Amino acid sequence: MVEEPEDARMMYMSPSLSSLDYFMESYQARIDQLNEVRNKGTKVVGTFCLFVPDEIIFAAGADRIVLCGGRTDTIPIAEQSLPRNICPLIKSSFGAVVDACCGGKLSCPHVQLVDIVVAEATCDGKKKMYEILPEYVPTYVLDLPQKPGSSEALDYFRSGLRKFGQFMEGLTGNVLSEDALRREIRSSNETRKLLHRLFELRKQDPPPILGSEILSVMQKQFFLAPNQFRQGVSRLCDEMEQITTEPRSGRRIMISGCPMAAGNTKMSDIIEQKGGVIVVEESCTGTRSFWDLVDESKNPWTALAERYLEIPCACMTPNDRRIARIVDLAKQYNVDGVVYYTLQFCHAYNIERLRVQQALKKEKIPMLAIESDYGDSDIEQIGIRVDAFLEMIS
Ligand code: BJ8
Repeated sequence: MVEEPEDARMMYMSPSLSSLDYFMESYQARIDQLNEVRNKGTKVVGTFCLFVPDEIIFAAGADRIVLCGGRTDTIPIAEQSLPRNICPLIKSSFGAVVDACCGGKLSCPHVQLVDIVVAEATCDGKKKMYEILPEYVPTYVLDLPQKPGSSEALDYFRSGLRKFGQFMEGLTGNVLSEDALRREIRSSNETRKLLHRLFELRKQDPPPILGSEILSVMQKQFFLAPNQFRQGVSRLCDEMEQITTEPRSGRRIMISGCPMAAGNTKMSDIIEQKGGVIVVEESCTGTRSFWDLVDESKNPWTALAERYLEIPCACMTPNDRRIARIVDLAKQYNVDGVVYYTLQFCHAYNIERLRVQQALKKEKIPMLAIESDYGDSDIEQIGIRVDAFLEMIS
C-alpha cells in the first residue's frame, strides 16, 4: 500500500473524466474481436517492443497485440528457467508465455490470442529469452543495428524490414502491397498525431488528467485495435478540452526511463499519492511510442526504417537523441523535476542514467533516480525518497 501524504502536498485529483470508461469497457470487446478474427483465419502477432513496426503487420492483413508483462505473479514461473537477476519485464513476459502454454491460469488471456511472436534484437536479456521462447510459441526475431546513426544501419534495417514483410506474407498468405503499407503508415501517423494532441493538453497547469490515468490509456495503445484506440483518445481529448482547471501548487514531474507495462503502475501511483503532478513520461509507455511520425512522402520502406531507427531507446548506442529529447521535454512541459525510473537489472537504462543526470544538471533540472522491481517491498522506501524530492524542489 502507498502511504497517504502527511503534509500540505495533497494528492492531485484531476477532474473526473467519463471518457476514460471507454478504455475499460473496450477491453473485453477487443478480446472477443481477436477471437473472432482468428476463427476466420486472421493471424495475430504478439510483440514485445516498439521497434517492431505495426504498419508492416497490419499491411500484411494480420492483427497485433503487445505482450510486455508488468505483473508479478508470472515471475516465479520464469525464474524456474531464467536467472533471477534479470529485469522483471523480461521475467514477467516470459512467465506469462510459459504459464499460458502449459495450461496455467495466471496469465492474462493475451498470450493465448497470438499465433506467433515477433521479437526484436534489443537488450541482452530479451535476446537470450527469445532463444528459449520458440519452445513455447513460434518466434520470429527482427534484427536491429545497434548504432542507428550510420548510413549502413539504415540500409541494413530497411532490408531487415523487407525480409520481415516477406515473412508476414508467408504467414498470412496475403500480398503486402506498397499501397497497404502507405495506408497503414497514414493510420499509425493519425494515432501519433492524436497522442500529440492528448499530451499537448498536459502542458496546462495543472493538467486536466492524472499521470496514472494517462498511463492506463497508453498501455491500451498496445492492446486495442488502432481505430478503437483512436476513438477513445479522440473522445478523451474532446472532454479534456472542455475542462478549466484551477491553478495549484503541486510540483510538475516528468518520469523518464523504462516502460511501465500493463500491471505496473507503481511509480506513477507513488508520485501522485505523494502530491507530485506527473505531466509527461519519456518512456515507451509515453512519448517514445508516438513522438516521431513516419514521413509519408518517401518510399514507405525507407521512411519506416528511418523513423523506427530514431526511437531513442537505451539499447542503442550512442543515444544522444534520447538525452536531447529528455531536456527538450523537460523544458516544453515546464517540469520542476525528473524521476528517472528504471527496472532492476536493466543495464541499458541504468547506465544511461549518468548521462541523463549530467544533461539535466546543466539545465539546473533536479533528478531523482529510482530503480525498482514489480514487488511491493520497496514502496514505502520509494515513497520516502519521492517525498523528500518533492520537498526539495518545492
Ligand atoms: S524500445 S525500452 S520496449 S527495448 S527494461 S527488457 S531494455 S532490461 S523494454 Fe524496451 Fe523496446 Fe527499448 Fe522500449 Fe531490456 Fe531494460 Fe528490461 Fe527493457
